[in-house]
Amino acid sequence: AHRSPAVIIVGSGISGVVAAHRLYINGYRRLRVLEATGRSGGRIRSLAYGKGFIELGAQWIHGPSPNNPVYQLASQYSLLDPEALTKENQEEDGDGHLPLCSISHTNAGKRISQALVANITELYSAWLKQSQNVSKEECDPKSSVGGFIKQKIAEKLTEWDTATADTKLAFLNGLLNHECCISGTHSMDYVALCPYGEYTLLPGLDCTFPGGFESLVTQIKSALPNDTILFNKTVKTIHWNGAFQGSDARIYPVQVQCEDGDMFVADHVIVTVSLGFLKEQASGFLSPPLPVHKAQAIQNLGFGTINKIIMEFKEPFWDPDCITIQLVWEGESPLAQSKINMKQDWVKKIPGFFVLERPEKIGHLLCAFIAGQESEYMETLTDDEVLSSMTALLRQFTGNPNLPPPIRLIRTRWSSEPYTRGSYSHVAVGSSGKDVDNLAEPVPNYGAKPFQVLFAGEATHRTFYSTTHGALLSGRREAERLIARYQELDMLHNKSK
Ligand code: 6YU
Repeated sequence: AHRSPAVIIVGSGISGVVAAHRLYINGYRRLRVLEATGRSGGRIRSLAYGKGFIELGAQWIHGPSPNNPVYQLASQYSLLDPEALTKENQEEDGDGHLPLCSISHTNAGKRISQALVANITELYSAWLKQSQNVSKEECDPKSSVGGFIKQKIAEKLTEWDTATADTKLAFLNGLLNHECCISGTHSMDYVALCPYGEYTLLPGLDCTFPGGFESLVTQIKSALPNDTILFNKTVKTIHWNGAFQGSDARIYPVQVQCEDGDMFVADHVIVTVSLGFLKEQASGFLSPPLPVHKAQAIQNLGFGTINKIIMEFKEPFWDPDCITIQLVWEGESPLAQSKINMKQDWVKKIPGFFVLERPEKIGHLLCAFIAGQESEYMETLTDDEVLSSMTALLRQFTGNPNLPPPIRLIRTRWSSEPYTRGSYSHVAVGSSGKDVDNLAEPVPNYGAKPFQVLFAGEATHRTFYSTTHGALLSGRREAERLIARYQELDMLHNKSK
């Protein structure tokens, strides 16, 4: 009897699908996944494009090496290119940043010398490493990664000659804008310095899925019976610590109420919705509301926006050997507080472009990332407005006023997605890794009916937050928590017989 608890999983992103899979293969059969949208995958979202795919959400396996569960599964399911499976690739230490074999253009249409690029990139990487290694004892909890790096820049500035100082500052400004995209934040001044080193980088050269990142979710899901996931089923309120009668006349502690009026009773609910959604719902999503330390974790942790602007060009105008094109705005500096005119200046937040792989399948595509408030502003513009801004930007940077505009543009709007409300989490100034653990803690955590509501999702993983592998591990963790609990109950039950 202990083996048949009713478990509801809210959300069919990778953490939810993995939790369902883990429970299912352990014999749990009373499973339901309730998903608000019409698809699985959540922030993993691949779009068929030409003869291949483009990624609107997660793009790379960060650190594809044996200890990365996304990599493990993807190789097991044969979803990766053979190069991604080589030993050299798995051992490469990319420090979490893609190799910047890059060309850097300024807004005056000039190229920046490779020597300057190499020199500043090296300095910046060293500072970033230092920011990950500050000693916790000496660290002021109010300090930020942005503040730390800016202090290093200010110290170094005194050594630079006036002829190159401005270009170096402008280049560093672009690197910090790029860092905002990696951390999913408006500014690195929002990212807490003391816990920054807790985020763990895995070795391996970041790689992509030739059949789309979503192929991984499809594979995991395929082991589940077809009716396990209910789509277009938005959960409105989770009532817990109650006594709700099921159609089998049993009394359950939890009842899940959907927007469309449907009700489901359960012994346990695993909540995998994004931190952005939880922040927006504040207290309404759970009844009774969450204990203070959990509500505070939701409030304190950071959840920002990054978006992609993907453009197809008839002909590539870039060097085919380069993976990235960096944009450098002369006159911008991380040390200056410039007041921005959003309409005119939002594009200045774009640090550059990635040249998308497999052009023989998808055509000649560039992908820009943009973080923060400028990214959210971009979401309010029409496709035509974004296209004309991007065309003007590229003409300015290449110095070619006749550069043909992209033939197609696709951009994401992660902040406007009602069931995501941003991109991914970071440990913000004013919060710490303890908040991540608090968010992950089930309620109640003790007593006769523990673990009524459990929490998974990328933001609940202390060392791999913001990633697909963090999300995957969090789903497994919560499934395992229930499996261990029922094994214990079975043992007690058998002993007493
Ligand atoms: C990665 C990468 N990547 C780019 C962009 C984004 C993200 N990530 P989900 O939201 O997926 O699922 C929840 C479901 O719940 C969802 O389906 C909802 O519809 C549903 N739901 C919500 N409310 C509901 C309700 N009320 N009722 C019912 N259902 C409801 N990760 O590994 N590689 O390249 C990128 C990138 C644009 C938006 C990414 C990347 C993040 C992952 O996509 C994300 O973590 C997981 O997919 C989340 O899965 P989940 O199940 O938790 O939630 C040093 C240092 C520091 C920091 N970070 C460095 C790492 C950088 C991360 N890199 C990102 C880069 C890109 C390009």
